[in-house]
Amino acid sequence: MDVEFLKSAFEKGHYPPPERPEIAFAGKSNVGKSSLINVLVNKNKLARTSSTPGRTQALNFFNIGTNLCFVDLPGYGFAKVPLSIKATWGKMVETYLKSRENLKAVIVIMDIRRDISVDDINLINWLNEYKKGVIPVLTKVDKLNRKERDTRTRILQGALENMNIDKPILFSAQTREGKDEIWKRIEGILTANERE
Ligand SMILES: Nc1nc2c(ncn2[C@@H]2O[C@H](COP(=O)(O)OP(=O)(O)OP(=O)(O)O)[C@@H](O)[C@H]2O)c(=O)[nH]1
Ligand SMILES: [Mg+2]
Repeated sequence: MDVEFLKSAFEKGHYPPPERPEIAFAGKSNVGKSSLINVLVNKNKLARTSSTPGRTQALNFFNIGTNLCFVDLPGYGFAKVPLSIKATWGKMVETYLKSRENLKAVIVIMDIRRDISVDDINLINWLNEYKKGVIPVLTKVDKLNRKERDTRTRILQGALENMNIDKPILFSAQTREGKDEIWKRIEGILTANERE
């Protein structure tokens, strides 16, 4: 599968033409959005990653194969970003999520070690309202032992239970666990979309 970085955009006028079904990746700053994209496409350095939160600042568009586009979104909840930039960020991401007609689903990525944040909940509710598919992912599972992982999964599944979304997929960018399952969900959404 060929993958290529297409472009970065800060505003609507700069998005690529909405020719392909699109899947976006959202979540708290530094949660591992860019790393997850790289694992899905088997390319270490397609999406830029960093241990410093706030690495991804624009909307980054990638062509995946011949009929799919991925969008790496900047993360939310990065405390060090000034309020004025937070406002711009919110507007930029909200405009994208609201207006992008070819956006089929958003992979909402959460750290298995952290509690679900208000930002996560707002995003999921909002995606539901706009009838966009939600694929919830709990990432960095390699950082926990089996027992901790089971406990955290139970707690987070409980917290997400009433949100009207599918069960979260457990993922690790380090071990690549969960990769096939995420692809399966993406393909399910694309197939349903073709039948429409
Ligand atoms: N152990 C472990 N580390 C991870 C995993 N996923 C991401 N990381 C690390 O977490 C840090 C942030 O990863 P990124 O992929 O850059 O995160 P991001 O969500 O794109 O960050 P921003 O673009 O800054 O919002 C990097 O140091 C990654 O190596 C994972 O599954 N396991
Ligand atoms: Mg990133």
